[in-house]
Amino acid sequence: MVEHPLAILIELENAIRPPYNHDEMLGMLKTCGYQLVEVMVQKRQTPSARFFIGEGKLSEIQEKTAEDSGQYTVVFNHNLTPTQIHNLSERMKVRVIDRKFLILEIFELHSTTRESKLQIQLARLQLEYALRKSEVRERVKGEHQGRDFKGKGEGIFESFRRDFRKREASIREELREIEKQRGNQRKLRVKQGVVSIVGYTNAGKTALLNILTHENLPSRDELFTTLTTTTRQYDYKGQSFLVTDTVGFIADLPEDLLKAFMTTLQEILYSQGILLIIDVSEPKDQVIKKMKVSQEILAKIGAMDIPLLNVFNKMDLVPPEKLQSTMETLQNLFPNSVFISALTGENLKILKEQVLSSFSKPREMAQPTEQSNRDKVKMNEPVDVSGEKTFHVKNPSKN
Ligand SMILES: Nc1nc2c(ncn2[C@@H]2O[C@H](COP(=O)(O)OP(=O)(O)OP(=O)(O)O)[C@@H](O)[C@H]2O)c(=O)[nH]1
Ligand SMILES: [Mg+2]
Repeated sequence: MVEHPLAILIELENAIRPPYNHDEMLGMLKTCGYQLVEVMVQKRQTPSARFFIGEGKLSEIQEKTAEDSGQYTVVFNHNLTPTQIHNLSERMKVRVIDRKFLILEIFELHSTTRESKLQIQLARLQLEYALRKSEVRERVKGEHQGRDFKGKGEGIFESFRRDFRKREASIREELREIEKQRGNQRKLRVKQGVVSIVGYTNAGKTALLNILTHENLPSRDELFTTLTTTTRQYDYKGQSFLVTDTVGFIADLPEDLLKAFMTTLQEILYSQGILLIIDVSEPKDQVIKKMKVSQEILAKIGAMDIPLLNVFNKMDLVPPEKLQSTMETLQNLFPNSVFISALTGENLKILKEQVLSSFSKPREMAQPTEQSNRDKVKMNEPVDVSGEKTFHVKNPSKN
């Protein structure tokens, strides 16, 4: 990745879906160490099926990168199809990545545990597989124009496919082992009562865990600093909880990447309470969008029945004259909310009282079935987006 430090960012205006978040993309490029040299905006109602962008923009990029194409990475603030990525890099002779590959780079950069490294390897393997498949298809199509190329294409692809399946199976096997060990630790934790800190990436989840449990885990102004769950003991007024920090959420996360982290995220299902952290210092539309993304991901995991408290963090960054009205608006939209600063400790006592009154009562949970959660999230199967739980939670306490 760092072999290609110069980035040209491409954004499509009027893109139908998903709408890009420019600032978030700048944050991602910075996190990955890219030096942004140019932002090119393509005005187009719908993306081109072959190249995503039009001929004019293609030539413009080619002109820019012609002198030293090896130095550049062209980054799309969208998710492209494997064929589009292949066509673009063939045509422009530069490295081309889209939003999901950039997120993957951040994951690779920040992963520290064996489990997160394996999960990321699995996601990369799948994305590279799709890319390679379309590359072979396009190449064979070019060589055999107008003729039936199916048989030949499959021949070229077969050994790659075999290799892919072998590597996939071996990663999955190792992940299953890790998960077995985690299952044993989890049984002990569930008895004590777990409160999970969840929410959009960079919202301040780790900062909250740190201040609650006097920890010093990495908390930085970067996306996806945390890629693994960490649990620490937290005591308040004679009551002990275990507080778990989790992997952050992001908008428009492709299913491949979501699936890679599904088992880690599904740890949330074992909690008796959820603290949903939202950065309140951002513009209101962003606050609401990130809240919606977080709720959608919690629904995908199947965690909507777990008692939840909305924690609007970074209140110290809201200008004092706006604070009251911001709080009132958000309280009306999202009842059951607390406003805090994990940095200054403001309102922390209110949060602690709320945790005590809302989450003290243990939820009665059934144990997951023998089949592990990861087994249910097969790589080529769609993730269940119906919000159904992967295991049954009996009589969740609703207080
Ligand atoms: N001003 C201010 N900054 C905060 C507050 N809480 C967290 N931050 C800062 O926000 C940034 C992100 O905090 P993290 O704790 O890493 O956020 P996170 O949700 O764990 O992020 P990921 O692990 O990357 O998903 C860091 O620079 C923190 O110092 C707060 O209440 N006020
Ligand atoms: Mg974190």
